[in-house]
Amino acid sequence: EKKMLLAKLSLKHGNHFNSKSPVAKAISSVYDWDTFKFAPIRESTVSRAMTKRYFADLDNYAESDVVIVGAGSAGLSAAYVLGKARPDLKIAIIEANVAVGGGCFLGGQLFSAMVLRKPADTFIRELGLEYEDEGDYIVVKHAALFITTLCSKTLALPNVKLFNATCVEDLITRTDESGDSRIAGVVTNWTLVSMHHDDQSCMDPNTINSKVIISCTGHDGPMGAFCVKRLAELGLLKRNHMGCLDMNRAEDSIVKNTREVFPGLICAGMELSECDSHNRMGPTFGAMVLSGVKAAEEALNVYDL
Ligand code: AHZ
Repeated sequence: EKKMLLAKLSLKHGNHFNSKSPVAKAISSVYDWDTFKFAPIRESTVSRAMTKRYFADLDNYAESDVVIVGAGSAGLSAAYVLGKARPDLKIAIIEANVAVGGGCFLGGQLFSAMVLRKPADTFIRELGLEYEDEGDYIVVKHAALFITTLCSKTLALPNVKLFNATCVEDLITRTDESGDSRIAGVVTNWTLVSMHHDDQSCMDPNTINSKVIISCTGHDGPMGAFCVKRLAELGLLKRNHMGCLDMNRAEDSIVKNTREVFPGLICAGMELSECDSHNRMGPTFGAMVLSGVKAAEEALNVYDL
């Protein structure tokens, strides 16, 4: 079949077509660069192709089953596991940055490789990534390979939507008859709007309701630990501060303590250190991945109640 296609193209395009091109072979596709032309398009068609989908998604995900705040290694791991395990759930990921990954595009101090302590190797095999086995730990050759693979596998799931360049600015709360409150969703704004609240007149936010929130906004920093800090500000949660670096203590305690920290709000990854004072672990990512996995399980416990 391929031979016939090549012959046909040769006839159509004369001698310009090079069927022996290693590039054409590599992508199982052939182009004749002399007669090459894209299919026609009108500019408004491109705009409509994007906007109609974006607004349909905003409409659809305004009522989500689970919202995940932060698309770093913990948030994306939670989204992947949850989205794969429960195709019936609508999962919205809200990421303040344009790009996903948080602190995970490089291994540490701008070095590229990513270190994960065992038993997080199981998750890396699940993603189908190659790694070097160093005994107690494994190494993926580039952290960007890990996070982009995780992201693409997560976003390929039909029940997961990423709203990037979108900031969670507040939480939605509900109070039941006994006066107890729980988290019932998030308040969002485009990040560029959030950054201009001081110099532009009021630009009200948008909302997403959901039964469970998984907050993975990382440790305190310019944007980190958002949900923990917001609840602490209101006296609904005690805020502690991240402890100093201790890889051995940090990774176990983050995973073990990944839990519902306030009704309806599960906290995972390094945001948890601002809640419980866990040590930081530096550039070893096994706990982020497995905290995400545990957060997915905790979310289902809350959701299925
Ligand atoms: O942009 C943030 C990042 O991508 C996003 N984020 C923060 N505030 C947000 C908000 N709304 C929406 N209000 C928000 N998104 O959350 C993401 C957090 O990713 P991260 O990589 O910083 O956190 P993580 O817990 O997934 O991974 C932590 C990685 C670290 S830090 C560390 C150390 O300091 O020792 N060690 C490791 C492994």
